[in-house]
Order: sequence, then structure tokens, then C-alpha cells
Amino acid sequence: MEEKVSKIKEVALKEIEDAKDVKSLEDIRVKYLGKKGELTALLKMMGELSPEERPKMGSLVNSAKSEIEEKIKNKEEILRNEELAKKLESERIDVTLPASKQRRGSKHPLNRVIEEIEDLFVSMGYDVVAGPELETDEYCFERLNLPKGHPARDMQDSFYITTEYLLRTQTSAVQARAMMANKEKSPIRIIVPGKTYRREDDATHSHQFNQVEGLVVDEKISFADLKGTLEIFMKHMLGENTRLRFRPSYFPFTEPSYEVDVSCFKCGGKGCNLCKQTGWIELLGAGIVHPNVLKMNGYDPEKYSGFAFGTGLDRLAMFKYGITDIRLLYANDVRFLNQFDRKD
Ligand code: 2U9
Repeated sequence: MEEKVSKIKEVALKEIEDAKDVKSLEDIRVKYLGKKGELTALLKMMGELSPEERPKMGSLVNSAKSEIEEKIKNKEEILRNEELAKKLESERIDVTLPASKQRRGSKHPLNRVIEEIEDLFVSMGYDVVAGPELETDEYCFERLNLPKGHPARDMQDSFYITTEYLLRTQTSAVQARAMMANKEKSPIRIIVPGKTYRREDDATHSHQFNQVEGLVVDEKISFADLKGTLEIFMKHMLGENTRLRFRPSYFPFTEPSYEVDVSCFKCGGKGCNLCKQTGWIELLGAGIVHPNVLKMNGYDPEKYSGFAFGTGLDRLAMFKYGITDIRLLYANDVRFLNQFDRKD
């Protein structure tokens, strides 16, 4: 029996010594110290020994057991340290490697144009105002001198959600809201950039486009103020040599109304393919606010007058940056957008 214990111990200690990983150490522990382990079996056999032999053999088996446990514990620590060292070595970070390049986004050309316009008008004392894209018939049409059944409503067919609610066809509703919200009926100078929607079904028009409209209401506002403002606006956006041409037009909310052309910035007005040999490009609509619109939105037309204007931001961005296809503005193609990356 004594010999058997020392043999088991010797073999166990050798196996522990040779163990290559934590898993094989665990197998060794089970083999010798587990429920059905070799040393455990010897302990179970104690009952068969004589009472004189039992204490000696008991202490012998127990000390072999402790020695094996101790050795497994030490070896486990060594193996774990080795595994950790190997892992650290394989996952070592070379801090001297060049950093991976960060891909930087760029400002969308439409947003660049909007911000440029906002900065200009804010510098002239205007407020930038936003409003809902889902509008009521009242603000989109009625308060702009377009009662139900007015033939000019056909020019702006829209997406109706109910008979009362629709996607706004122009941002003008926001100007009407600003006039109504101004309880003191004090002068107003605002621009309203934003998305607008129309029910278009041909290939040259989009159901959604961006526009900016402006409104000034004050005492003694005249056509001269409108003309000067649009001149500053267009020269700022398209270049100092830009000239304007006003042609009579019709909008229900302004009287008189104008289509406003700018001299072609590609040929300077001589005539080219961009301006279809006319020297002019139609870019804005404008007019003197109709007295009915002033009245309907709480302003006394005897005391106040105003001017208003509007332009399509998509067209303006296309002209400014020489973009030839409007779909590029909405395709989110980084090869296109990267060209507008300011390097500053
Ligand atoms: C109020 C009073 C007057 C807004 C105006 C235009 C002329 C105009 C279009 C140009 C191209 C929009 O993007 S576009 O289709 N806009 O021509 N808009 S005057 O007049 C107003 C608005 C609100 C209370």
C-alpha cells in the first residue's frame, strides 16, 4: 500500500510537470483527486486496513493528496502566466504605426447655399424663420389671397393629407404665420428657407424642392427697396457684375408681381448655351405684398406696405456651382459631395 501511494504520487507529479496547458492540468486533477480518482480510491480502501495501519496510511495518502494539489496550483499559475504572456505578445500594439485615415464628411452644396444666404440676410437685419412642412389650407392658400376655388391654386397642386392639411407648396405660409404671430404688428424682416412639395408628374420637375422666400413689411416700403435688396442678394451669390431684369408676372399674394432674371454669369450676358443665347436666366419671383394679404394677416394696408420674393435653392446651387443634373443634389454620391469639401 505504501509503495502504491508513492508510485501514484510520483507518476502524478511527473504528469503535472509535463502538462502543457490548463486543460490537461484539470484532467490530471480529476484522474487522481476526482470522485473516481486513483488517490480517492485509496482513501476509500482505508476501511479494509487494520486499526494500527490506518493512521499511518491515512496521513500518507492525505499528504500525497496535498502535495499533488499544491503542485497543480503552482503549475496552473505558471501556465496561466505563460498563456497571458503569449497573448500579450501576439496582441502587441505598435504605437509607431501611422494612424488609419479618418474619412471626413463635407457640407452639402444646398446647405452651403442656404448658410450663405442666411449670413447675408442676417447681416442686413433679417431673422431666419422656420415653420411646419405639413400646413393647413388656411395658411398655405387662404391667407395668401388664394380662396378655395381660386384658379391660381391649380399652379400649385399639392399632396393633400386631408381636405384641410397638405404638404406646403411654398414657404409663404410661414411668412403669414410670422405676421399673425406678431401681436404688436411691428415691422417684419424675415427669410424662410425650407423644403416645399408639389404634385408634379413630369421628368423635369421634382415632387420636392427647396426654396427661400423673403418678406419685409414696414412703413413706406417700395419697389426701390425690393430692387436694391435683390441686387445685393444676387451680386453676393453670383458675382459683382450680375445685373437684374424685372418682367411683369402674376402671383396672387403680390401686386404688382415680377419674374426676375439675372444676367448670365457664364457669358456675362452675350448669349451662350447656358442662357439659351438670351443672355438672361430666370431665377426669382417677387412683388409688392398685396393689400389683401396685409389685411388678412392683421396689418393695416393704409399704414404698411411690403415686398416679398422667392427663389428655388436647387436651381441657385446648380448655377452657382455649375451642377448640370439636379439629381446629383439628392443622390448622396460621395464622389460628387467630396468636391464641396472645404479644405479649411
Ligand atoms: C406673404 C406675402 C408674400 C412670396 C413670394 C414668390 C414671389 C415666388 C417662387 C420662386 C421660385 C418660389 O421656388 S419658387 O417656385 N416664389 O416667386 N414668392 S413673392 O410672397 C409672399 C409670401 C408670403 C405673407
